[in-house]
Amino acid sequence: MTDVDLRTSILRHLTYSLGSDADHATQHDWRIALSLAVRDRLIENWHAASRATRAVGAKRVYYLSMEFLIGRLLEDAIVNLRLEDEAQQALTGLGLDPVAVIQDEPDAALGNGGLGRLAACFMESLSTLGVPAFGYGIRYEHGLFRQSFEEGRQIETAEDWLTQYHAWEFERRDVRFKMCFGGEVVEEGGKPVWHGQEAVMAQAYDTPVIGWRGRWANTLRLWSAQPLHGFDLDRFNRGEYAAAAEPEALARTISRVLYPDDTTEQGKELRLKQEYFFTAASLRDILRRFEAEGGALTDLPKRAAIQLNDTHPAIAGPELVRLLHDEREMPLDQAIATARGCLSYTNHTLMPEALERWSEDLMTSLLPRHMQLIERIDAAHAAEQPSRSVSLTGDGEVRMGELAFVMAHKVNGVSALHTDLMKKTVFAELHRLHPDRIVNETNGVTPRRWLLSANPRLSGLITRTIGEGWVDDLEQLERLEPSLTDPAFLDAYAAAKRANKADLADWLAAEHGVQVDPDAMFDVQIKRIHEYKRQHLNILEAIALWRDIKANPQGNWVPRVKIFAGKAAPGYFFAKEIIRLINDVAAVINSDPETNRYLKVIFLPNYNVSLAERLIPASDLSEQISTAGKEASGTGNMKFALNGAPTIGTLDGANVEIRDRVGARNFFLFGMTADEVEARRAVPEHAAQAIAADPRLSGALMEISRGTFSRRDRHRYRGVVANLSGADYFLVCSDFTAYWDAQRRADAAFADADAWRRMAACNTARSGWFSSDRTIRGYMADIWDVVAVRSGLDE
Ligand code: 26Q
Repeated sequence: MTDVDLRTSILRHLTYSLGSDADHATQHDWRIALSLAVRDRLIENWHAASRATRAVGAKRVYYLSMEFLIGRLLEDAIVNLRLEDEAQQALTGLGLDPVAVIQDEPDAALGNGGLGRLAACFMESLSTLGVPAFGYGIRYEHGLFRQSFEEGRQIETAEDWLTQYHAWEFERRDVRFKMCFGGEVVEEGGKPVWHGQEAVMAQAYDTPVIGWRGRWANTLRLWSAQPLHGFDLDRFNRGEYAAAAEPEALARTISRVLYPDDTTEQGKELRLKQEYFFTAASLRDILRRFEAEGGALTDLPKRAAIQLNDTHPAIAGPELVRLLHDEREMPLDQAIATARGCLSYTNHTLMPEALERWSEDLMTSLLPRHMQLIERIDAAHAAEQPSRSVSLTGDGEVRMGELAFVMAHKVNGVSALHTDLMKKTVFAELHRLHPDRIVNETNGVTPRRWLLSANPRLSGLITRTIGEGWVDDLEQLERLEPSLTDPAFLDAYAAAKRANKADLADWLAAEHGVQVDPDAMFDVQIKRIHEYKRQHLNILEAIALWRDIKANPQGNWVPRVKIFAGKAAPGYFFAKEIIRLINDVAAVINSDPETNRYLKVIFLPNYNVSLAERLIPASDLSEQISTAGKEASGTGNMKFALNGAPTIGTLDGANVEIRDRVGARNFFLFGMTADEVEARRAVPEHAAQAIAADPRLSGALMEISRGTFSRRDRHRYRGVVANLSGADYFLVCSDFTAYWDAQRRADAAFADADAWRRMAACNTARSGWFSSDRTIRGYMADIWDVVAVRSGLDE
């Protein structure tokens, strides 16, 4: 099917795959026909990649993640296969609007935020680099909920991406494993044998992940839970209609829905089942492949590098030991060593409440053999440490971070600061015992999606200036450096940004009915709503600014549009209050004729990957304002810098490294450092002190308290104000004055259009290091010990 031009292929698929015809086809039909036509062009290289891997007996990377936030796939495939022009022509020739067809695809939102999006960027980079790899996860029927607002409050509705035909996946009827839960462990022939009580089938679905130029493709293998036996005909025949369908519904529950919390929701049995289900199915698949290719089991670490994306798949340690020791008779010590040789673990958070712990009782009832093995692993590890100060269990709970650490040969943090803090805080004792185990791998983002495809105006300018080598060698952006003093280049750079902003302004008017001035500063904070990310610091600043403008409406104000987007976990009450407050503040400020030339506040609903792709290229200022020490890395921060939006931010996560690279003059730094944060918390009444010292802060809080943003419900935000002026754990008040000052420095810089565009362009030219290709090379060398089978750079 690849011997014909794209137009012919689209029409053939429309006719023969969809059974439709050009006269009756809907946008959906055309989009599927295009997807299938594009898909045909990558299958052969996908197969060639696995043949090449088998031919040389290459070591493979296995990336185990509960989340893959892949977003739309069609445009990614078109861009990576370099089919933009052909697709554009074919669609226009068929009387279709290419943008509308591309945007008809639903976002695959199989993740919450940063961790899931990182997994998606890593999969793309692994393919671009030609590294044999599988991503393993869950094929959720419902991804992250859809968000809308009712009177400013977040409303969640089910997301149902899979109700549409999914053109990118292949069901593998021959790849299915029976997974067990519960039951008991009994001695048989002197060995412990686990007899599970409940069983479900893990069914594999494969999606190809295509690298740059389509030279290599890997597989994202997602597991769907299905009943072992279909429908119970006996029960049905006895008239028990609902009961006959029950086992099926129960089994499918496991892959029904993504948990919408991006910190741990403690103790939910179904969550633990999901974790075991996909981890154990993946390990079964990995061992099956290894055994089919032949070799001694102790050589498994030479053929398989298994990366655990946070502790969610940490049961992989005991499960792999069980498969090797119980099921394949490898001595326990050797089984532990072999498993450790394969496994490595990425930590994404230091926050104590976010570290996964499972009750021993739940673990014993669901996974009785694993609980025994965890105790054996703990004992073996304790025997190595004279002080016996680290234990995998305690207070009736299993500590998944410690378990993952002990079962991994390498443990990594996701930014330099975060890795350093890991060594000093959560894993201090384990780090002392295993000083070579913790390494840093600063996150990155794929430049194909986040620059080339999301920002065609800027990527076109870059390619015209330095050629297109930057696309898979992002540090070549340095070659823009000489152009940073070239007025013609800076004009073109500013024109690209201006055009992106005008597009966004049009879209905001058309889709959300808000008018904004494309020449205003677009100040953007888009991420999950969390107290530590401090969206409330941002909205407090907006209130204070609004009050200042009202006090002096003739002042020389720099026009701003503050844009927010992000979802709150459905059970996170305070985060939902922040959303409502921002919406309420927006309603008041946007309708104030005295100020709305200068200040607008917009909270866009249903933030997802596609909305990020729309907003980031049109942003002027990137808000990265977490309490220092709390944001492990951030990856949005990198996307903004790359697209020429300077950061206003704290010294947290990868902000530190971004500032080091783009230069202190091109970054609006403010706030306490991680050390100062710890010290400040010890100051009694720190919030009250900060409020007393800054009339703008006290004024803004007073404005909230007096009900200005509360509609008819005067005390609506009493809780928010009490939190901020009381405990204020995230030090919003203590950082407010510094934040205000940094914002005014940003105003002054923006008012100087020449200086600003140089600053923006500097951010692009110096962000090349933040490519996920660089990150993956780091994992390859420091953790996985794998090499590319076919380098993405040759041809
Ligand atoms: C765990 C157990 C039960 C329910 C939910 C969870 C859960 C789910 C998702 C816990 C955490 C997450 C997601 C965490 C996350 O996205 N962390 C972010 O990871 C990024 C990639 O490394 C970093 O850039 C961010 O700083 C970090 O917050």
